Amino acid sequence: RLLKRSVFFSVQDEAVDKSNFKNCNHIAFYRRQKLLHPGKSLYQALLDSVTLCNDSVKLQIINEKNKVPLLVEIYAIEGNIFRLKINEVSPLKSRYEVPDVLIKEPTTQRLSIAQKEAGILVLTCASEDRKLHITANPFQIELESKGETVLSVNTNGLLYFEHLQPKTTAQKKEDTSIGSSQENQEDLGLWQEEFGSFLDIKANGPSSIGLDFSLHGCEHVYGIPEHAETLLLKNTSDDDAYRLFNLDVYGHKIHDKMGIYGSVPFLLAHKPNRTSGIFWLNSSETLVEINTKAHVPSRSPPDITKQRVVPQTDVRWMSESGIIDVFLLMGPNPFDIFKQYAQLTGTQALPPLFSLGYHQCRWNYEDEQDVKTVDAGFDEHDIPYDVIWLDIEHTEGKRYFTWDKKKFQHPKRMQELLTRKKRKLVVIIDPHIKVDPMYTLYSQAKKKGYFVKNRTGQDFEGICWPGSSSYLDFTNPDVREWYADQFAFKSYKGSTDILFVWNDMNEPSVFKAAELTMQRDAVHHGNWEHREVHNLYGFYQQMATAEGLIKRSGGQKRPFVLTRSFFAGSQKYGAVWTGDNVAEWSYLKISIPMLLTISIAGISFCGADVGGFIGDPEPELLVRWYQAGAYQPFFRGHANIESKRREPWLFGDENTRIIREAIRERYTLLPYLYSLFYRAHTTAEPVMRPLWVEFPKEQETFGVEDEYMLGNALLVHPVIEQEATTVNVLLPGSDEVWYDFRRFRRLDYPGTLKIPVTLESIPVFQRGGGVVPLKTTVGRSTEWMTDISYELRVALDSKDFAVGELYLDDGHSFQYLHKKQFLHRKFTFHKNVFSSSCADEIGQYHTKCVVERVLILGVQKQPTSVTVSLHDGKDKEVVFTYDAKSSMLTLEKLLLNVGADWEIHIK
Ligand code: NBV
Repeated sequence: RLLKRSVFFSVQDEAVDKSNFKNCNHIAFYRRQKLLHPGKSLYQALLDSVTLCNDSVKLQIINEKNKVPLLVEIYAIEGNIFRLKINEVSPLKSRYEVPDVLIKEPTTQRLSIAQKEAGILVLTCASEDRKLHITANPFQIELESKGETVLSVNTNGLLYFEHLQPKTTAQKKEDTSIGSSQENQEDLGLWQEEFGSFLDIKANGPSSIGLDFSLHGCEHVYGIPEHAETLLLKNTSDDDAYRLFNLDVYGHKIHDKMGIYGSVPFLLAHKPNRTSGIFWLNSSETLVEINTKAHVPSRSPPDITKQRVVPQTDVRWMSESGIIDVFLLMGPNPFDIFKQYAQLTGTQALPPLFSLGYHQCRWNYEDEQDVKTVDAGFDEHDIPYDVIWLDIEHTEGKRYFTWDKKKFQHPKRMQELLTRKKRKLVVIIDPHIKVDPMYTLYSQAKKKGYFVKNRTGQDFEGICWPGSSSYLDFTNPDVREWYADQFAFKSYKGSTDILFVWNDMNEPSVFKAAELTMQRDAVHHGNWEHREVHNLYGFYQQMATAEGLIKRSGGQKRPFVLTRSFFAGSQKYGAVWTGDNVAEWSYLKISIPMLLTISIAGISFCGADVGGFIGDPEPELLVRWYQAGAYQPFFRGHANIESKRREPWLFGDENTRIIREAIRERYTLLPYLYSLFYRAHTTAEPVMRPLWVEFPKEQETFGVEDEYMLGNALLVHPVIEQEATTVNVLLPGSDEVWYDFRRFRRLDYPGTLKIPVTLESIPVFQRGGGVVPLKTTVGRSTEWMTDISYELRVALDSKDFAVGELYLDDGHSFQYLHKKQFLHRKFTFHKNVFSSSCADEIGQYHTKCVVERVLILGVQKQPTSVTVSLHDGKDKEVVFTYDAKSSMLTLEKLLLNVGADWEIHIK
């Protein structure tokens, strides 16, 4: 029934066999680029060729050895961004430029020439105080903002560009920088490349590109997911480069720079007074080298004793093909960077509320009875959950969009049961399609020519779960449209409007193939080789799936699509997870930096399999993982087919109770979380964020990855050590006040505190100055909770001030967008008055829901009276209690409409 995994993976049970995957030295374009050493660049700018256009400045540069000219285009983009494009002046054929990732053609600003003499060209941008210094020989660019050199380009002379050549000429040609003997040419993989027994034929020959950047004053760089690595990017001088190449790596190793399921070629650099970013828009295999060093700036005084040594991080990007198209984001602060990046690639889609609840998954829930029993189990154990998931075994022989006739005879009936419970179903839909003429999806796609082709023009066939399979070519807009239509209720038999989708194996994963993925010489729509689009494949499948779900609802409902593979911009289509992790403590630990890295690369809706996919977690690990997951954006328990059952109630009463508490805590937190997602959606603020983002001047936060901020008000430090009795928590900021989120006590001194923990503790701290909206209790799923009242948790800062917000809408439609049906409220505590006001007049949404309770932390003395004044001018006494020990004031039985304006006066 199940294709045996060992047939495809030469793995021991739980660890990846790295010999299935390349390291850098296996990669021919890397070996070729590494023949170019740091030094004086071979490129010179031809300043006579400079032309000033409306939207850009264009000039040519020339390689002094091969004399091939390249066209450089420089754009100043609104919002403190520069774009640099480098392509051949007249390539033999067009080179791939990534489509569909930028949400629109960026709005440019005029550049003017401020100076052009003695081999120097200075460009200024009219509306902002920023400049570009271009040096002709060697060709270099320096970017300056407000008098400060932020970043420079090609300082190490590593600009590299393999121009396309006809095979015969190239082979004959003796290029001195690249070896010339036949043997050497093969080593360099110019026209073909081997990996194990697999051969990649390069129809267009070598087409690699590369460039280096220096980030001045920076020793902290982040981003470029996805790797099972630390938050802070490491120096790569003694190690492999960070690889961006989407791969299915079952049980991927920890602390490794190999490419796993997703790639976002976006790097952030931070120093106390500035954050900047490099977005390298290229979807072919990409390698990134990082080298942080002490540097003496060129404008330092010659006297050695007076010279300043500052850190500098050099970043070298290398891609297999395409063009150089890079966006340089100038910040200056972390939130500016998030906005700038979102301006290019879009913000996080606003998730339907149910998808922020808890998800119960396993490979597999066997049949309808199993689904029913598990669903009932949650009610029996009084544990809220929103979604049950079905993995590949629910289909008829891994034919997606179908149901196993025996095990899922009545899929609609099963969904009706879930609908009555106000719960949802997610099913898996992979991109490979079983080669079976009797399978309509296959025969239709075959007839329409919708599959990726192999290099000889036949439909590409590879092995995957169903056996021999072809792969839909999602890069083709017609295929995406057709695929989206497959989700229509009339086409997808047995589906209802509570069914949502999970896209797996979309790196794409191909068994018995080089690195378990599609061969690079396969051919896509427009005659582009797979190598050009590889990292975009999953992005496009999720895009088409999300469009399908929107379409089937007549444009009314928000989709939910989880994808394993992703690229820059995937945030627009749904959620991602970190793939096949292992039920070990180290994987729980690494999930935090992995999710933080994905979050700052624009994808807020992310999570890791709770419990660890592979293996069997011991109860303590499972409990700790639930507690960590409850405070992460996407919260799903999942397990491998070979793992023991692990529904939350299978580990004894005590563990069940603690897991229940963690999940309930998640549900009470939903108003805050949903409001954070609204901010991610509208203003590109990551939901889960590294401490340095909130405390950009506090150096001690720059490397912290065992704790993080959830929004700007909560600091979370999950327990990730076995048998922990204490955790060391860094509460940053010398002016900050922090409170224990569940015990309310004020933690007097910021700094590193040793906090005692038991198995029940989830160390969460509320930052003084914030207001966190919560629900006062939980329901069986999010939909049961609509009318449950709110509690507002107000934490005063050192100036007795606090502010926060709440976003609210119907939780599932696009009415918030089209009809402005939403509430956006602002809560302020100032001068002993706590008030609720409208944060956005445009939004209107009727709700009966009330604020029942307000907890104010950090109130210095017992009030004599508390009154509330309502809109109609009437005042009412409020019942309150004051706890002097914890300085907490509790206001209860308030019944204030959450959408109304009111003020609470404390005297
Ligand atoms: O579809 C089965 C699994 C799935 O449960 C898991 O979450 C994915 O990451 N899938 C991978 C394929 C099989 C992996 C061995």
